[in-house]
Amino acid sequence: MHRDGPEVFPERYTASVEVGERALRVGLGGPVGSGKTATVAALCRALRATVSIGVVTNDIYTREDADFLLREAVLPAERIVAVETGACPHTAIRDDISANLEAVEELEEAVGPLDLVLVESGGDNLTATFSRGLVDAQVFVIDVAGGDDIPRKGGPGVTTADLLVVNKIDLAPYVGADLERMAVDAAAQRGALPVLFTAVKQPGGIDPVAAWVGDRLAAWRAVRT
Ligand SMILES: Nc1nc2c(ncn2[C@@H]2O[C@H](COP(=O)(O)OP(=O)(O)O)[C@@H](O)[C@H]2O)c(=O)[nH]1
Ligand SMILES: [Mg+2]
Repeated sequence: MHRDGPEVFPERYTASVEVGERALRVGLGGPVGSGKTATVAALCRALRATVSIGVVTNDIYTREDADFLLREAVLPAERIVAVETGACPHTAIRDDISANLEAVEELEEAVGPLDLVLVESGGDNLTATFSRGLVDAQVFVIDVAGGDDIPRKGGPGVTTADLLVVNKIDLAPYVGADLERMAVDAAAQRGALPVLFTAVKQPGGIDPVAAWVGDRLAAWRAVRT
């Protein structure tokens, strides 16, 4: 395999498969209720006709996110796997990633080959980020109703995620969120890293996020050749 691909995919540990020879893994993190599951559902609907997708969800004690995705029938049931993380959801995506790695690899073995695996974090706070050993790219989802000062306050998700999604802009007028200020604050924290303002539950709301994932997939496939 090529080892001189784009810098965006640094060397990393994976249990059994080489980078580029497996599905692109994209992590979705962010506070509870920001719209991570809604984003996963909308991405599946937008991309499933052209991209072979699997989903791994992380909940603390339940499998609620997976059950929601199953009820919504965004993918065939065998493509959706739930990891119950126990006490600390951020630990399962950042420190002891073995349960998630296993879930991703078993999913790929069971239904693969896949193009894309979406891993949703059981979000608990603003600091939860994914290990680079688990995902190749991470999306951090916040929403305008969670407070328009979140981009200014920063934190590793806001500052370092490969993509920051500011969701629920349809609610901005109701909660008095200042989107312009959020954009300025996010740019100050993130420099050149992209930020998308959207409402993933609105018609077409997922499109910019789906386009970003599509670009990452194209880059991933280029490494794979
Ligand atoms: N108004 C509005 N509600 C949304 C949007 N996206 C998600 N929601 C709602 O926000 C709540 C939490 O969404 P969910 O995806 O479960 O959040 P998660 O905890 O981050 O996975 C649900 O009631 C969603 O229907 C959006 O773009 N606009
Ligand atoms: Mg969720």
